[in-house]
Amino acid sequence: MRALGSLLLLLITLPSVLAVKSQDFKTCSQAAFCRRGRALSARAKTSSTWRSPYSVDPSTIAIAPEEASFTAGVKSSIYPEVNFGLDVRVHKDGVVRVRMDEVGGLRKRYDEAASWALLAEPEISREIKWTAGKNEVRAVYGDKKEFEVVVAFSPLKVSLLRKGKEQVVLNGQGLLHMEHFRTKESVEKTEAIAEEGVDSDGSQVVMQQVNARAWFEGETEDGWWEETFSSWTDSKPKGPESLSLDISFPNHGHVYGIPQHATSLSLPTTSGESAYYSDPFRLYNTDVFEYLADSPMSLYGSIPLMHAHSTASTVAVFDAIASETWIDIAHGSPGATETHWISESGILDVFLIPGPTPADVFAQYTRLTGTPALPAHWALGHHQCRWNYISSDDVRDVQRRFDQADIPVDVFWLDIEYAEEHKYFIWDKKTFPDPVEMTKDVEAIGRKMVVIVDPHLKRTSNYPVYQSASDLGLLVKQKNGESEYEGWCWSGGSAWIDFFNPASWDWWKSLFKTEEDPNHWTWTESTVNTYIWNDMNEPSVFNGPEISMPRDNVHYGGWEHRDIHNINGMLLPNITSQALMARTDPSYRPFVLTRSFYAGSQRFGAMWTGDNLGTWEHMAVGVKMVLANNIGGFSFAGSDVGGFFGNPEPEMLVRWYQVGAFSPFFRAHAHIDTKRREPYLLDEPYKSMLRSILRLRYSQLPVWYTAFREASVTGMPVLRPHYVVFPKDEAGFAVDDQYFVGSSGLLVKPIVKKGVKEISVYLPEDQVYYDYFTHYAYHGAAKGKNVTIPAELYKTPLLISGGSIVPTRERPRRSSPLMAHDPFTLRVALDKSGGARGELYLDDGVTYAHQKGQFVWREFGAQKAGKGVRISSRNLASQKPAEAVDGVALATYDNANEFARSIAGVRVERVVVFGLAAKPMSVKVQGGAELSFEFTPGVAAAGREGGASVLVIKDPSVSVTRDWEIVVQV
Ligand code: NBV
Repeated sequence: MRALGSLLLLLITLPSVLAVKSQDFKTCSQAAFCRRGRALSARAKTSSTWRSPYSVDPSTIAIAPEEASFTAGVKSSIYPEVNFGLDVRVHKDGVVRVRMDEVGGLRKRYDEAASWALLAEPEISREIKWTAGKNEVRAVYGDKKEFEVVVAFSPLKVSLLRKGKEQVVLNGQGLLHMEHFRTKESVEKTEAIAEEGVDSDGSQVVMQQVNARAWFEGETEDGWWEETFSSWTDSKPKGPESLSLDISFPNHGHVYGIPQHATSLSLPTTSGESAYYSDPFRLYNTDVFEYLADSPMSLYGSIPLMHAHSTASTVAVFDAIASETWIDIAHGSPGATETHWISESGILDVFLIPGPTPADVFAQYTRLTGTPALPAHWALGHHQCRWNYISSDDVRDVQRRFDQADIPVDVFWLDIEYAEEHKYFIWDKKTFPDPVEMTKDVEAIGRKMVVIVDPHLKRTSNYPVYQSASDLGLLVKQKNGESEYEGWCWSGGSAWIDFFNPASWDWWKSLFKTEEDPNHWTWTESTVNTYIWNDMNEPSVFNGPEISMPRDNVHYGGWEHRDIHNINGMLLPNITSQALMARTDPSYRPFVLTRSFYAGSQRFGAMWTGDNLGTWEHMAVGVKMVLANNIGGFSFAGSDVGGFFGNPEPEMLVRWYQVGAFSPFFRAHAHIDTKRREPYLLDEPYKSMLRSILRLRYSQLPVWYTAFREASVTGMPVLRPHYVVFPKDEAGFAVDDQYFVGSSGLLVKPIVKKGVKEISVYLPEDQVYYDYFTHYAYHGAAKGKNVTIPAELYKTPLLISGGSIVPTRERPRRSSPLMAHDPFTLRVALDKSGGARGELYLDDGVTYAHQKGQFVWREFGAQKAGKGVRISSRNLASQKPAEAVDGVALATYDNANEFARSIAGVRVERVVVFGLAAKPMSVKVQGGAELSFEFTPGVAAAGREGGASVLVIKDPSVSVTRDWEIVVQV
């Protein structure tokens, strides 16, 4: 109770926490550099003679044949005395990296964003030949020499072309502007000379310069040296240093990505005549209280990756910048998209990702920033969270009630109230007297605990974590660069660890050790099954500007907070996941949930969409946000099931669990003021509905795990919107309320509205789609077609596309580790021509033994044989001897590896075939006896809508690890 008491006290002393509304966050017109960027664009648009002042100085061109990079000096005619350096290089996979920085300036711009985002320094192609002409430099590359990168000199313009068509163009609109470093005094002097018209040497030049500046930068020094928002003043010691860049996609009508925003997947316009939003999309990690469900406002995380798509190709840009960034989007002409990126600081470091298919773009982007880590298998189960389970007995009681109700759950979570005075790691012993015993009770059937650890440290000497961080000088500093910064958060006056300081890494990792260490404090009151939730890492600071840190705070290396803000949040889960891995030898796969994120965060764990509201609008936009995160390379994503704020009515809760069951990360969570709503508390029929949704999720864990495995190897997202799966089907480009799960062929359309009984689903191809539950067959059309399917409350609209084989495990269990030896069911959904295929990936689910070849990877196939079908299983690894997965050459893969042997007894217990032409005469395992089966005739094989025929083959007793063939003779 005392913890709750102190919470209330905190809320009373911090009224702003509850009063935060969108007006507490800047619009573009309240951020000086954004205003300047937009004003530049407005001047460009109203001037018929606008021309970018930036140009390459041809005398400085250097082409390094060995390195295949091209460098040159760049000048701006507005500031001829300032020098910029341009560097363009082509990576081995065709990605083009363009960097530009001020050279020899008064200061250095922040240039380390890429080093945090990138997995490794990309390999540069050594085969590229740059050819220099009078007005440009160009390089042609690609297997068929279909790509071309052209750097035009005057004005500077960088274009990526494919088959002669422009894919991405930088500075085509002439909005490039890197504000060089200057001092207030020097600017004042220049202006005084100009104003006074002093006729001394050079005064005319100065006049011209001032006029030119007015033409290009505007007449006022808008917010150059200081800026005030609400009651905060940003001191801006470095003066103006923003970066403006236009990026156009002249042949692409849809753009996607740049999470995190609560908006549609195909991004709406923000500029131009009929712009949907009046403000640009903002990327500035913030803790927005009760965020809007349809807005370009920034949220907790930022991934500056944008896809551009047309029927001809998919391309992308990744802008490795860590400072606040605003992005305007317009469609100047149909089928073209112009974007304008305005950042507060940092160098220009943009990656042009050539595609041309969505799969190529995902491979190219994740080669840069990493694929999503393969999660522990249990992490794909159902997570039960609440702010807060208030005591260890409460946790035990919740677990008991789940078990009594026979509802599966894998993970119980503890929010901030477990911690004494919100000193994370330190249990409040009045309510949690026995944390290790409690965790062991939860571990009994393989379940896990996740405990919150926020980045703010209570500034008190009786908190060993704070004290040692302070002693070691690991905390973020105030603008003077010396004193510890103090802000307010849950723990009252708090300090923040500066993870940019490398000395903090080992220190942080050491805290998570479960054994005692004579040299420092360790978390002995945790076990190796305690996993971590990182919240508030934007960072959220209750009494800071925009609920975050002052931008003039100072981090390691002297960088201001403004320079690194958007990557700041990613460092905590990065180091925490390493800490969890370091707890044991060999390591277990870590699990860390983060609220704040950046490009590359997918390597460290899962994210969720923060404090959503318990409304249908939030449920609906949550689906789109999770899809956008999947586009951004960060597949392991989900929204709070039930909605964080509010008390959802049973119908809404049921629909929300259905959304959760089809999200990569599936966690129920609720605010401290909400009524308890654990599934076992619901009345019938809702309780049974939740149980069956959860069982459905558990039965499909093989599908999710296989999809995650694919994502971890290829970068293909776990959730796939239509444009990714059917890139040539224009009618699907804006569809964002239904999606495919991995390569499984499952197409889901979660219901996100009240009172729905049926729903229209878009079928993108001339193919049969079967209702997962009723086997009813629907037929799409070559140009796409909408069909209406039943969607009563107990039912999630879920289809299997013809041509897919879906492996499931259908024994109801209380937690996923209990399923490790359960048999499989295969749903074989025959396509129009009677064939199908599917994949299944299995490993021990917790260690890294799979990286040493300890896994099972099967391909299931169905081939038409006369009127019947042959259904087979084969080892997929041996089909791909040339490939290497996680460093293991598949050629050396041993199908009889130890893991495979450990599950050799796991069998396929049922095969269900949809759409067979007629009743079989015989069903046999090749070389074996007749199998028993049931057949229900249907209409699908005749290509008509209606109940499909269903053949259920009972217990073929074939092992999931072996090759086999089932012959169905008709
Ligand atoms: O730790 C308390 C909450 C947490 O439950 C929620 O999931 C986070 O997004 N946290 C935010 C802090 C306060 C929210 C009002």
